[in-house]
Amino acid sequence: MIELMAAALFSFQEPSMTSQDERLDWWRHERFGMFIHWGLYAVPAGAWEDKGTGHAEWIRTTAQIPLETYDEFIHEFNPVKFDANEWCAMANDAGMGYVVITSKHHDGFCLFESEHTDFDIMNTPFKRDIMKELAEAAPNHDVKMCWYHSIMDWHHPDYLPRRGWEEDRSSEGADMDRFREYLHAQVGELLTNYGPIGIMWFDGEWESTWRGAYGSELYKHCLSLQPNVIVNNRLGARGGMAGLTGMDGYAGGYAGDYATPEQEIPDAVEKGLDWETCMTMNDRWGYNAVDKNFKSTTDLLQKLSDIVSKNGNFLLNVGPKADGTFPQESIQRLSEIGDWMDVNGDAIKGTIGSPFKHLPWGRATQKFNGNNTTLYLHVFDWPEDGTLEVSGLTGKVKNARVLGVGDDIQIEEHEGVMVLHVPSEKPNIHIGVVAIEFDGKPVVFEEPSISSQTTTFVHDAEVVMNVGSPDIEIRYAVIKNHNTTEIVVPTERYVEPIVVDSSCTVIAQSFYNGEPVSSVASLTFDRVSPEPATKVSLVIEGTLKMSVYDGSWDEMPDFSTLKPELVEFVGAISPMPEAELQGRLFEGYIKVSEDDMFIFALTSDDGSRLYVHEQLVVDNDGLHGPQQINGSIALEKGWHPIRVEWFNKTGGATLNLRIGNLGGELNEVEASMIAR
Ligand code: FHN
Repeated sequence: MIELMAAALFSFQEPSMTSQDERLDWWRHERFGMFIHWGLYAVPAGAWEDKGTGHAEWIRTTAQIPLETYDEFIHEFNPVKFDANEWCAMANDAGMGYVVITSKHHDGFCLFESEHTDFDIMNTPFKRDIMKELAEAAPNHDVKMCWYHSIMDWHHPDYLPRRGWEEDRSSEGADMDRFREYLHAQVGELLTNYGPIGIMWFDGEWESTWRGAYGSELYKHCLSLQPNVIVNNRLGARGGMAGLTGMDGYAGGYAGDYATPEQEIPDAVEKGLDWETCMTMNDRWGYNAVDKNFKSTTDLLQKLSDIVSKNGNFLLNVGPKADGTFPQESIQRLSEIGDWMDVNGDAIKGTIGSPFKHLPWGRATQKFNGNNTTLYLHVFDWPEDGTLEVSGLTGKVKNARVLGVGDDIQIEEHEGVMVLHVPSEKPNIHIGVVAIEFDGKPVVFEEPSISSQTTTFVHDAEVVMNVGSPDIEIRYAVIKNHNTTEIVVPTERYVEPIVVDSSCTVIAQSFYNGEPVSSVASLTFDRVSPEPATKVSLVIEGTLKMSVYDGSWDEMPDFSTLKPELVEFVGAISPMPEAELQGRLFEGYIKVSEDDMFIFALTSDDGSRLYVHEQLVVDNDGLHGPQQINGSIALEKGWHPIRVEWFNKTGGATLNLRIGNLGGELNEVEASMIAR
């Protein structure tokens, strides 16, 4: 019966999704949201018996509290001071456009009324559906209601694995298929009973019993219930705390609508990637009575500015107390952030990232309105002499002003430097914002980027040059003699990607109104001879030798020192699902059909390495979620010796190798291409 039910539950229609851009539009505009971690763990507030006071939402695990003891908190959770309108008002007043609250964290306790469990808010003295009250209040305060929902569940009898320290809690009869039905059913309640929901923010996806394929199922389930809902990337492996799973997914898996770096802000993010950093105000997500290490309001605002200048969103956390109130330190910071946003919110809401690669004194964002552009300069270090210099900026300035301060400011330009004469007094203690209105777009003088799939090739390589401002002209030159000492001036106008077919150095420079306005970028290319094919006779095509090793590693072991548990011949480079505490070594040959530079894409969870002719072509070692790393090598038509090493500690097991010609598609390594 269960199988039939499971099949029925998971055999949904492909959802009629609105496009991802349509679904993400409001979220990209808002840029700033409130995260709320709240549940039974607020009762102990981080302290437990002789286990110290440093715990928080993980306390059942970090303090090793037995299930039946932890369940007793349900009789103490009575947040009589909870006021949904007050919470939503604080979020809105702080300039936050959405609220993501833990409907269920890893402890399994549900803050909402669920017909699928008694471990919910209705069985506490409070007996009110928190999600219902928040969902009703949110629209009245212009915030989107969003649910955080943990896959990992330390309470449900069917969830596996048990906690390592729970020796006396049997996993007898536990059934993850049945748990996934429970998970789908509760997500159904959350997306059916509470009106339009902005985001399903999943978490707890990293354990061994969860698969990317389950994430795909749940993603489609969410969209089949609410076609406009956004789903983060934590239904599949997020690529660790960096959270920057490539949005094209990974071999055999799921990626979601946006990436979720946690407690960190990426240095740089690939163009077009949607992402959101989630961060605590102090050191913990859930309430901890003694954690007073709160970040300053200035620090939090400068993090917001940094994130938005990189086209990201900021999800800032509050851990409410068991009585239903926010910690005073959080209330104070939200209020101060709101005061700043009241004056400077235009520099955050509805903006896109900076046109500059770097600004020494702060950040920048920009907003397009028709043919005009507003450039917002977020000045962390305000010039005491009232002279703010912006190197490499020009354009048709209509006006400029300091947000929150009266009159327009004067601007001069000297040799590519825009000098803004601002009041010597910083307009607020956090970040002073200067808004410059341009007719058209600002023109930023920056060195062009020169890029190519690889800088070595057998036949030729395509070279792409790019610069942020459309008003900048790129001029380039191709220097064939690497060692020339003559001064070469880039004179060729860049219109579209160029092709180089001999060893050379490409140089490029930005020009504006016919004048050079940047330093000269350069990239050197080498035409190489392909690795000679190996003369092999009597190869057995279609299979590789696979050796399987048992062991627990944090990085790739030296398989030559180990004895395999199993040796067999296989037609594909892949692990068995659920292969944990295991290493695999694939040895044999790969055949390529022509001389060329070949790109290899190696995806694995956990670590992997690819050797061709004993050269390390891809190093994807380490403990991580499914992660793809590419490498390249020039190969002659014919057979070449390859070796693929892989290990998985615990959690999802992924291994996938794809190959493609330089500039071509990446395709699975087919059996017809391998031999031993
Ligand atoms: O384990 C959780 C943690 O408690 C918290 O919820 C964070 C917030 O994103 N997510 C997980 C850790 O990555």
